[in-house]
Amino acid sequence: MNQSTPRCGEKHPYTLEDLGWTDEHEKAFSKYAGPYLPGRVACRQKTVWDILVDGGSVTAGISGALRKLGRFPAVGDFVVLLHQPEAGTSMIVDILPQKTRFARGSTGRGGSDQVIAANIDTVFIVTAAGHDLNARRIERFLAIAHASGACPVIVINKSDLADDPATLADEIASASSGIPVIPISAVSGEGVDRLDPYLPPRTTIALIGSSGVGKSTLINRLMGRPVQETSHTRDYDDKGRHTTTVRQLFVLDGGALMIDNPGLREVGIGAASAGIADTFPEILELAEGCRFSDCRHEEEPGCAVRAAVADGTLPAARLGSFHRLVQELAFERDKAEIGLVRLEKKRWKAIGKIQRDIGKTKGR
Ligand SMILES: Nc1nc2c(ncn2[C@@H]2O[C@H](COP(=O)(O)OP(=O)(O)OP(=O)(O)O)[C@@H](O)[C@H]2O)c(=O)[nH]1
Ligand SMILES: [Mg+2]
Repeated sequence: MNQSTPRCGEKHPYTLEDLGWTDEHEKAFSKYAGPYLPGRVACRQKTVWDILVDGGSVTAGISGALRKLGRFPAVGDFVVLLHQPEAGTSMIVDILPQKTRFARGSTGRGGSDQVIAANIDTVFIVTAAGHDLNARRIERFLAIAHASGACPVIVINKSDLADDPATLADEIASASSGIPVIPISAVSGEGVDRLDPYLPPRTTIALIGSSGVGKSTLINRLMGRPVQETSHTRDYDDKGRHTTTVRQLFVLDGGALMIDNPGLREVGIGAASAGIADTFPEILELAEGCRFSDCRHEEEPGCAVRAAVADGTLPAARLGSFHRLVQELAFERDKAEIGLVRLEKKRWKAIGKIQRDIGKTKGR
């Protein structure tokens, strides 16, 4: 656990409520009686989790039952701990229902979604002036942010490097569609106070974005001290340097809870079907005017969306992004289904083998 987060066994001044605990959590926890403790996951290190509990913190593993079910707590999850003070150990035995679940579709083989953080109120999509400032990249982040149920805010960092900071937001205006866009400089502090309305006590904010955009530098600025390691800009290439390697929750002085994340290399769209509609609201609105209700806005006659591109009301790049994300989603769904078919085939093969073995036994 980082030096600024209370270490295992260390005391801290935060109550469960300060950590975001609500009546719903209380209700969900009420079925537990006995040596059980509620807590919130602050950090995961491979097979152990650092948990903030009322006034202190513990390090715990998870029960065999959770492991068998493949239920691994994410940073931000509220969990139930079986506390065994006599043995000096704690074990996570349950994960309380998640208010929001921030996941990215796996871009690799397998296609399963990866939970980045849980119970997030607001997502700061952090980008930086320069090559990272890209409307298409922001659309992808927005789709997964919308799908999570959390409210997205776009933060353009390193405004000090821009020739004209006043026009930074315009560069991504086509992608932001009504989402707040806040240019800041985490290094100079310029504009950082404009984030205050999104940082009320007990709300949870997750920082996401590519490596090197300055997420950890922003955490350090908001904490008022260097709690996270950052790397010198010249160490970064286009793929970033990936200085932060574990997700971690911090309690800001003002009482907001902020999760720093490692830079995201690729953002799969697998988890974002629900988020695509919110990312392209103007396309969904235009689609109301299409002749066919299942219009794909490709070659169908009477397509109001393509008409808007033709008359210049809708940027062609915007429709291009929409098509790309929808196609990617369809591909990931197919992949998931093909995976199921393979699984089925494997099962039938196994059943066949068992039946053959049974046949052999009968013949003896
Ligand atoms: N000029 C300028 N540089 C900044 C600003 N914010 C961060 N940097 C620099 O950008 C580099 C990367 O910053 P980090 O905070 O480590 O970036 P990160 O997003 O946490 O990166 P990962 O942990 O790899 O995901 C460092 O050299 C910072 O000093 C800023 O507002 N202006
Ligand atoms: Mg970092």
